[in-house]
Amino acid sequence: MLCVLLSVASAAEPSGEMGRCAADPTGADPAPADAGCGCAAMRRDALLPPPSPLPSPQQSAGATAPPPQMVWIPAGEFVMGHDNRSASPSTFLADGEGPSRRVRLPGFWMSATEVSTAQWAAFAAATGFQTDSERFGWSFVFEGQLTPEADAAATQAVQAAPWWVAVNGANWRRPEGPGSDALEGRADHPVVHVSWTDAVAYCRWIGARLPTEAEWEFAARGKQVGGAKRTVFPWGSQLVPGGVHRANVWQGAFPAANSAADGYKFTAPVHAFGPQNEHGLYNMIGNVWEWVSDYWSTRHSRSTTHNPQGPASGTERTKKGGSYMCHKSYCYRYRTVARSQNTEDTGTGNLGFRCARSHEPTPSTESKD
Ligand SMILES: [Ca+2]
Repeated sequence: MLCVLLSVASAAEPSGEMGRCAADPTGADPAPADAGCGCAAMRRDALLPPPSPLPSPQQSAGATAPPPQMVWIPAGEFVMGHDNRSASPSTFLADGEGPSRRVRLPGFWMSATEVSTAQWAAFAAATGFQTDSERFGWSFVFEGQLTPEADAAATQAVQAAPWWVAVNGANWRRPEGPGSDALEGRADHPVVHVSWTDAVAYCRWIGARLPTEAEWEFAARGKQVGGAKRTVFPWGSQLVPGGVHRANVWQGAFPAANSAADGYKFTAPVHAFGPQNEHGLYNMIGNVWEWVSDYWSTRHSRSTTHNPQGPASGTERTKKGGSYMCHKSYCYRYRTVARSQNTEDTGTGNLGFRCARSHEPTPSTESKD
């Protein structure tokens, strides 16, 4: 029997809680009160022994080639965040989308795609790295994706968002729990059930790092960021321009009806939909949320900053881009300026990442990954 998870947790049992995630009153579909959205702050309450040391970066010959599957984002200045609270009334204040502030960034490399399950599998095989979800023994799975085995064994759901189920055995390899296998038929989909700490370990292994929130938002904007020209999405201000889907989000009344009009009910391949902007970046918006390096804060200075790294400390980490579970009616967060957060050890079926890397490579300072 599935029971609703309250705030009580123990070290041995799957646990979690879901933060507020209000509906957008401008959305077309009604949303349950305090619906959550597949994007708010769930967390584990158990304690784990310290993880093993992070794997060392790969060492290989070659000095001048750019990192594979990364694109160069030239240095620039842009306006981060926004001031138009009427554009996102339910999230503007709650998520700290504003105020707008000018940010200058040096150039950097950005992964063209989210990290795929195949890429993660290579990392895990080479290093033996254990994700937090593997060490905890469970992770959060959307109820609509449970395997029969996982559904039968499920014991706890999240009170504020009962479509999130804590599933024993769910991890990057078995994203829907026992009986699922991400390497069968969808190895090119984004790896999920990876925590912030896991993502940092992978990026370090390829000689990279997580992008900062500023880098992520700057890259998502595309090349139209120099002036006042700003669009809601990386490709423009229409979600489905000319009837062509550009991102993997939810169509229908969440959580019961998902028409998958964009072609994907859940995750999509990391290269699906084609590049979302002129940089050649795929699925910045939609598909899975993406960890960035910054600690979470909803308070920002209007001052111009150079290469901001986020708060010096905090209890949660920031994520960007929204996921296949997002719909305007309850989670209008698939916008370049939108943001959300989770604790560092959280894993879910709609949360992944991509990596970034500083500096244009030169023969003397860069190595080929
Ligand atoms: Ca979809």
